[in-house]
Amino acid sequence: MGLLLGAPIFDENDENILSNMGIDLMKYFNKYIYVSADIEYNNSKIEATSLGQELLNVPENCKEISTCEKPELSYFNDKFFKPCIPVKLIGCIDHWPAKTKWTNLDYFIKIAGERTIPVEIGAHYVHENWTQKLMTMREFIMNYVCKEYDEESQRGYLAQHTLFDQLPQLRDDIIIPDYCALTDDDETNVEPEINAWFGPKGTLSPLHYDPKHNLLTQVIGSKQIILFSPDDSSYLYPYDDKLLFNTSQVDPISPNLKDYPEFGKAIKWYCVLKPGEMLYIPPKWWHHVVSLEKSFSVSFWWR
Ligand SMILES: O=C(O)CCC(=O)C(=O)O
Repeated sequence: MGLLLGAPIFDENDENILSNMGIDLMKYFNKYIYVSADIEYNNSKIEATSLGQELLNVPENCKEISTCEKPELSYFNDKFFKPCIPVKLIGCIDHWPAKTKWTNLDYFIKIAGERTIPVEIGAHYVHENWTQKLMTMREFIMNYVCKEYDEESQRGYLAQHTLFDQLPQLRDDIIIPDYCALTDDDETNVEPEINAWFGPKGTLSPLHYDPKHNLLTQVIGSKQIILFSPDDSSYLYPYDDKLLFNTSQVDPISPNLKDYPEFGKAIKWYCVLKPGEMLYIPPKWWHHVVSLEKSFSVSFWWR
């Protein structure tokens, strides 16, 4: 459980013994088990970049999110963070090792193929067939990320998982953006919560909002994102449910206006996030996210 959840257990030299054990086990697997069992997954060429990207239907009457190249901290603070306006930031992760290392999925199999991860299975988290399964990283990549799907209900998605606590080697491939140092007036800054979102083409996060600031960062592949301001919440029909109060019942790609007539009044914001780009999503801004190809995103949530 410690290996799965990434619980740090330190020895007297301040070494994280659980992570080191995970790293040693992977070395052992790579060196002995798979060589003798003749499973050649380490040599398979599974490219993660840009396979058949095609845009979904762009909803009508959308406003496009503006783009800003590597803004100064103070500019980002004044123009976007303080007034809570979403913006696409480009050129901010060119120095991340992940930008090159993660383009080949063999990399994940090599360093974490036998590690257990939680995978969401199903069209999306409010779909009736949705479930979660534990499986190894290798099984996930081979059977879910690299699969061509004909039925949307079987998609596998490593979603909202603190993978970087579990696998410190991957944590070294990313760098916390400076923008995460900005705080609302009454909050003290703490380290952001970092989540991994890894999956095939067609993963879908239904329209929902989160309470924190978010920099959703696209490392591999691209995603289509539709946003709505918190000012339009009354047109979005959230579920009347303790767990799903922050999720809308409306599908913004093809809304059912008979059941949700007020939805037509909400102003849609739209962007496609490509590799290397990040989207600032202010607290309580609604977002609906679809991957347009194999995709790996990292989100930074902070107050
Ligand atoms: O990328 C996704 O599928 C959803 C991301 C998201 O909802 C978030 O970062 O808060």
